[in-house]
Amino acid sequence: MDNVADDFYRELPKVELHAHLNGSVSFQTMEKVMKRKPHLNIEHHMTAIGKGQRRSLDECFQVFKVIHQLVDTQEDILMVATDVIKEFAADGVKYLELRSTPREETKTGLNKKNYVETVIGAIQQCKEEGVDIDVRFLVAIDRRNGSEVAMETVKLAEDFMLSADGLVVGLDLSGDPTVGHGKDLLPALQRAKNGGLKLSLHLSEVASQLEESELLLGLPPDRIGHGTFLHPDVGGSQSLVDKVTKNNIPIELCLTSNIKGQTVPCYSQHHFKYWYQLGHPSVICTDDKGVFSTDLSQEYQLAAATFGLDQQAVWALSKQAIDCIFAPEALKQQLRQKWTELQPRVLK
Ligand code: 6MZ
Repeated sequence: MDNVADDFYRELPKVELHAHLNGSVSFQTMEKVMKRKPHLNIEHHMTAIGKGQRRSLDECFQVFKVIHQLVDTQEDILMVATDVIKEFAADGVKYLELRSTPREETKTGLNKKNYVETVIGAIQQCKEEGVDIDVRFLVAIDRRNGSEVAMETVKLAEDFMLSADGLVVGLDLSGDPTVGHGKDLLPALQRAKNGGLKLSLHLSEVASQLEESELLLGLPPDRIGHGTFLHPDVGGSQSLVDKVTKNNIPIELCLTSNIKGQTVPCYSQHHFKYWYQLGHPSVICTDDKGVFSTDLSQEYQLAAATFGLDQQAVWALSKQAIDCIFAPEALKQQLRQKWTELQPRVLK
């Protein structure tokens, strides 16, 4: 991580709704995984993008391939998942929705089912250890893998939604946005929605995806990841914006990720401004805190510094994120209570 946020932002209770497990692995955890596999000759500059550095989005996806080479056993998944959860908790995150794409590695015995079981095991282990954070899991579909795999993933998610004590709450659609087309994945996403899984879909992360975004917004999803090119000032359309606002679909906004991945030219031009000024539910998230060398406190501080938010506004922003979580109303109430209790200490 490049910087440390000021006390206010670290003490601020926070909700993280957009965190890809393998993109969230810290330098320290990466060090441990690398030691387990010295023969791979993977170094830190291959798994994270440091301060002031930028890569094309395509290069970011190469980074994930390297991380997947390193994190390829159940032991690895358990270690990275528990470390990631504890790091979010240490950063003041009180509720986390972690997402990850189930993977198969024949040579290590990893399969999609035991992958999900292992992540769930990590969540349960952290709970048993008394880590101060509530965690839920979103099963991810990598769009590059096509419609059949998407449907299998939905079935897997459905099974776990019923069997994992309410820990699996939804489905994520992610992966390289330039590969594949959302229309092929519609039947799987529709099935997931009908079956009660909440949907968080990466939409318009790159330009010129109006048709796909229109189609996917028709579902409609329960949250949107990025939505960078939805609004008309950047080549999107008013009709897309109207669909998002009419259905009040919260947007997960990841500032540093979009700058380092070069889909947004600079912080001041980040689309957070557009949606926040509309009064639309906008949730600050990290995306991949390991790959982009950041944490959620820093992302809040960056948003505040860039867009001139005072502490009251930052508090309201973090509290509003509770409305957007996929866990049931009872947990939302508990979190609101927690915010109320912490307010006098944090918001001085
Ligand atoms: C789209 C992304 C992403 O699933 O192995 N992922 N998908 N856009 C992004 N913006 C930078 N960042 C991460 O975590 C890594 C996977 O998450 C998705 C990609 O599918 C990546 O392979 P898991 O835990």
